[in-house]
Amino acid sequence: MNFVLPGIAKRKESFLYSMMLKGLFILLLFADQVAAQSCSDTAADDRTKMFFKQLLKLQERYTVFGHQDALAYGVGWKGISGNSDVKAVTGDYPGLYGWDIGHLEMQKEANLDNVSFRDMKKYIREGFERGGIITISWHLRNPLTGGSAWDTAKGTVASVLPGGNRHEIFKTWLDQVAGFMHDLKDKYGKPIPVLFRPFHELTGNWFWWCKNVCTPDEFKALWRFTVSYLREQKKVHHLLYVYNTAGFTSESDFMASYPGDDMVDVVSFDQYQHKTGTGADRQGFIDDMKRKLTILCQVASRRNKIAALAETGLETVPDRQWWTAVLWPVIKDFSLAYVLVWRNHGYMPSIRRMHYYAPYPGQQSAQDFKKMTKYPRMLLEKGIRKINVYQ
Ligand code: BMA
Repeated sequence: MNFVLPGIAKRKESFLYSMMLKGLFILLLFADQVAAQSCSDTAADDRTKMFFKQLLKLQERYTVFGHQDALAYGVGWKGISGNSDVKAVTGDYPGLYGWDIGHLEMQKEANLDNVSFRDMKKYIREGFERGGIITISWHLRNPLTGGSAWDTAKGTVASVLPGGNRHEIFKTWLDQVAGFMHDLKDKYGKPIPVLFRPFHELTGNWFWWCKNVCTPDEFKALWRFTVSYLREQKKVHHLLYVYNTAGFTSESDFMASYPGDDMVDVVSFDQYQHKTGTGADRQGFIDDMKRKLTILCQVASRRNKIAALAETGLETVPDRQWWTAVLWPVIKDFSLAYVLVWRNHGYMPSIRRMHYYAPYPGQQSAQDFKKMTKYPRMLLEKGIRKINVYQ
């Protein structure tokens, strides 16, 4: 009889063992799910981790409207405290504020569009304290030639990577960025979470990090070095990273230079309407945007990332119904956390024309803009404050 028992015991044992394995497997799967729904920086501070989760949730129901340089100037004004063209039209501030730190790397006092960094920090704090979201881009100069961000000299990316002859200089640039980010603190001295969008529009052909002048591997190495340096050497842990392309033809085109889920929180692209007519011009833009947004949102949902239209617009908005008849139809069916329009510079002597993307009072699309911002899905600052994406 004895000889049967060990057999049964063994079977039982192996049954228990396989159940345990199964349990472990399910646990691991679950842990993986949980991990995937967290921000990419495992050492991010609690508020930044929460910010990521809230935006991930928010995009299912809302899209935040953003404006570049909103508080610094607008069409016909500059440096008026509390002013904003979006507010002048709608009565509310944009829910998202875009800023650019180009020229910070040169230790200049003001950025490439003449917004002083000291003012920028003040505006960022103001917007944040009201419940707004902050995103920062970086039109950094060419570290190899000394030219602008638009100097597409070949070999620039390779020169800043470890082993390249501009690597040490590039590190000092990142030190400047880290210093700026560390200065962004709320009234209690806690870091303000920021959506950081370096090396943007990588699928274009106009910046030194664009795909026509560096390989996908070089781009990934640039990204990975930058993020690791900011995290590990400079202890910057309040950033969400925004991967951003210009146009693309397919998912593989969009993802060709993707540096990895551990270094990206938001997937996004920039796309402007260039043809100003209505009719076929409108429809062409709408169809193209929908095709791209379908790809973007599939990527985001598969990877548990936030999706955004990081820059868009129609310069001077000559189409009176651009907001409700173009932008809205484009975005309304997608889970997009935010959409941002570029800066309201006003008249630009260098290009001999007006350069702005949000309406101002009296501008021909102002009423239509107001209408769009009242749609329940669209959030300006009061809406985002109610939700509180930081808690
Ligand atoms: C471009 C234009 C430029 C500006 C640059 C960086 O699209 O608005 O005038 O210098 O962005 O903000």
